Amino acid sequence: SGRTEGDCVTTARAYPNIALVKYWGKADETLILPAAGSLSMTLDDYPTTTTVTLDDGEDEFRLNGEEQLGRSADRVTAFLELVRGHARVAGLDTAHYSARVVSVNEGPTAAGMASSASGFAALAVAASAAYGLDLDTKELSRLARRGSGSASRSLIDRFAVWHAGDDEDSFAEQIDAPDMAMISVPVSTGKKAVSSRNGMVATQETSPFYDAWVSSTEVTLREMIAACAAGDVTRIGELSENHAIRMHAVIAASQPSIRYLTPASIAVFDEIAALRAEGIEAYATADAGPNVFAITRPELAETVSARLAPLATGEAKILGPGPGARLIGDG
Ligand code: 2P0
Repeated sequence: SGRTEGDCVTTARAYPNIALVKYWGKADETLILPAAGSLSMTLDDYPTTTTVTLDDGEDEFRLNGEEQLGRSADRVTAFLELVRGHARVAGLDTAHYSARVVSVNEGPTAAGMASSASGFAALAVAASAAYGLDLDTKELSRLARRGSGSASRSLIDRFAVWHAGDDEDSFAEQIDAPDMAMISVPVSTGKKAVSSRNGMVATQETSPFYDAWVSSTEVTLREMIAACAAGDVTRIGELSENHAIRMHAVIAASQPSIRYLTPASIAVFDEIAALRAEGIEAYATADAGPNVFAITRPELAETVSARLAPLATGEAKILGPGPGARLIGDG
């Protein structure tokens, strides 16, 4: 092929994000367009680091040292096909090459720690660079969206709004928000029973509250954007906790019911409410899994963390706003 060792090897790093206004439901399954906008904080820990090397032959995907086969490999290949399509349109000869993708995930995978967000954000940045595409942050966010909706937000530093819309205008961009801390409270390391992708479809098709969820999310997003602009941590926290509970409610109303929170998760929500009752301001959120995140002011993070640590089965970590996905070195 005439390629030399070290050609087209790129490495990117991306961090998970935790939504304060949640994404749950699609307007378009293929393009991964959300039914409503969402808003998140990018974390400063649990990164995914991904190296893409162009090669001849079949695409390969290794995650945490293990060759992946089946659905997760198929999702990576489908994503690489999108990138190669861009390369073909741009007239780049790289479009003929396959890719070896090697990812290391420092957070627990598929347990509600947003590993698909950091994973596809890192892959979007690494693969587009490896194939020779020169995409700006908006284009990278649109591309990452096609891998996993929430990945669109992990392109963005600190706080992101992901816009609902059509293919052209559904991307994430930065929003100003006051400094906040999150505390991860892991209560389970198991793989979740229902993936986000399948859970969303079930909710859309069978939950009688789905339309109300979408319309109320639009209202909450406007309120959250205003609270962020005002630097109002109390309002941000109240809106976040309430929106998370609404998401778990619309999901639970699916038929058959889907429940991501366990009794251990609820105990963490209760302890966070008890902290608030004592005047220590903290709020709870949880994604499509049992692990809970506390949202608080940076100066309260140590206190809140110390109180929640006994309820955690792993390390309760204090997390701040982190960087958007980017290339690191040149491989
Ligand atoms: C969120 N979650 O806003 C919500 C809250 C989980 C609960 O985005 O189908 O893995 O790949 O677009 O991005 C998880 O959904 O789903 C998610 P796909 P994704 O963070």
